[in-house]
Amino acid sequence: MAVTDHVDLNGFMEGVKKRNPHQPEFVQAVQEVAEDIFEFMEDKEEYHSQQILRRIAEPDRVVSFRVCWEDDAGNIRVQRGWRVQNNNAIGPYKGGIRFHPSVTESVLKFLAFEQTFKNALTGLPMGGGKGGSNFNPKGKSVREIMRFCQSFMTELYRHIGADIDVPAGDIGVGGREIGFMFGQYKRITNNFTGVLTGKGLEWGGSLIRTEATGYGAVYFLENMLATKGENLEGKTAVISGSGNVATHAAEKIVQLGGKVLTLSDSGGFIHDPDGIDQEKIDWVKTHKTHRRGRIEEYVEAFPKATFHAGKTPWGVPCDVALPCATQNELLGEDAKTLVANGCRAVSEGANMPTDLDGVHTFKAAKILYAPGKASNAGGVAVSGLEMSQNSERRSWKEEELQQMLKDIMSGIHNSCIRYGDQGGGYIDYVKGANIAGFKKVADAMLAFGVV
Ligand code: NDP
Ligand code: 2IT
Repeated sequence: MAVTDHVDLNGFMEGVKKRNPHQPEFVQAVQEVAEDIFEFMEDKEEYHSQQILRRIAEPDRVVSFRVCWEDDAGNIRVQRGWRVQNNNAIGPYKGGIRFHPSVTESVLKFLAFEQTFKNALTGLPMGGGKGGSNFNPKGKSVREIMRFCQSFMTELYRHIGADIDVPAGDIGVGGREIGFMFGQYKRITNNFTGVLTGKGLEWGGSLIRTEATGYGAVYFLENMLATKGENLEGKTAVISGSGNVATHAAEKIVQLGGKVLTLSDSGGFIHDPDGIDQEKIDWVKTHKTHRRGRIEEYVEAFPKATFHAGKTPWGVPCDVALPCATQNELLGEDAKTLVANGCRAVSEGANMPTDLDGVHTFKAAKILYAPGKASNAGGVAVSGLEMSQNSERRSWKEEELQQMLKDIMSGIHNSCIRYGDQGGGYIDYVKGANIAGFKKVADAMLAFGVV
């Protein structure tokens, strides 16, 4: 047997930090996974000798490119675009595109790394990738957004393909932007193919893709509560964000008998003690998505609510919490507050919304805590089903898709139990998700040899 010098967790992380200077989000995501994987690998010589984690934490490639576009006033604007293709051991690269001024190479590398494990957990054949730009869609006209999307795709098209890399939406990229990008892809390549997911229903999209991430996060929450003999009936929920994931998570909580107390955006959060019912959720969807408004205007429409400028909602006492806005929006102190206020379950709709301190706090308190790579996988899962429908050139029925989404979320929950059950009624979902996702990708990589 080959004798290998193993580095320990600290040594491994030192190397990751050295190789990725000024990339704190990427280092954070790797650390969260490595903490669990090092323990799991302890007696698995092959994973060590084949340097599997080191290889997964080095993207297959990072493509960076210039995106030029002309604004309505005739000014030439220059943005940076990226596609990070992290790992395609189990299927074509797959993952969303984010347009937000906070986008950096570090943010997209963390997202592509997380996506690799998440996609493996769905059980569908998808590798991990992510892309985006520091373009800020806020305050831009529809024609400016169209020109930007076209310019972005004019470079991206050469790196993607239905069997190569299949992007979708994320922050700042919804159905409209996917439409503009798909239109440009088709125009350049003359190829009508399932190269993007989240498409419109008339041109190859799948039913329930829009709702899938938020609904899936709530199905996962229900699965977790069921392990304690509980459900959402009568429970209070605190949700952050007011975009695609947040509004659909809120909708499913209301459908299952829960009461949603908060929503937020980058300006602050609104607290509605009467509960945010379906009518109010519809108002938020129209106001935020179609009119691109601010959440603070909610209190004008529903005067019993209050707006808290520049704050996150974690101080509002609740039974369950769903961070659905962005990374590092729930810090160690917030986690302590939630636990002290009696919060029993946290299901992440966003990617890495909880910082490492917060993760450690939830783990130490042994509450039901699902990391995004498990609980928000419903979106990419239905994207995978959209790819299957495109390959078949058919569209499946809504009931079939609803059932498949529920089954996939239960399957992920079972995988988390399999590798995360700590005994005494405590399931470490972070550990379970990390190990189950890692194992699938790692075993595929072993089969391929050193490539
Ligand atoms: P949207 O663009 O629809 O909504 C994003 C929401 O988050 C908005 O309310 C936005 O507020 C808020 N937000 C964004 N950035 C910040 C910030 N820096 N600080 C505070 N609030 C912020 O995006 P999605 O709902 O699609 O995505 C939300 C999260 O869910 C992301 O982490 C994404 O990666 C993750 N996710 C999305 C999936 C999908 O299918 N769409 C799938 C899985 C995960 P404002 O309007 O002020 O910008
Ligand atoms: O973070 C995510 O999983 C997404 N933004 C969805 C990715 C996808 O390909 O549907």
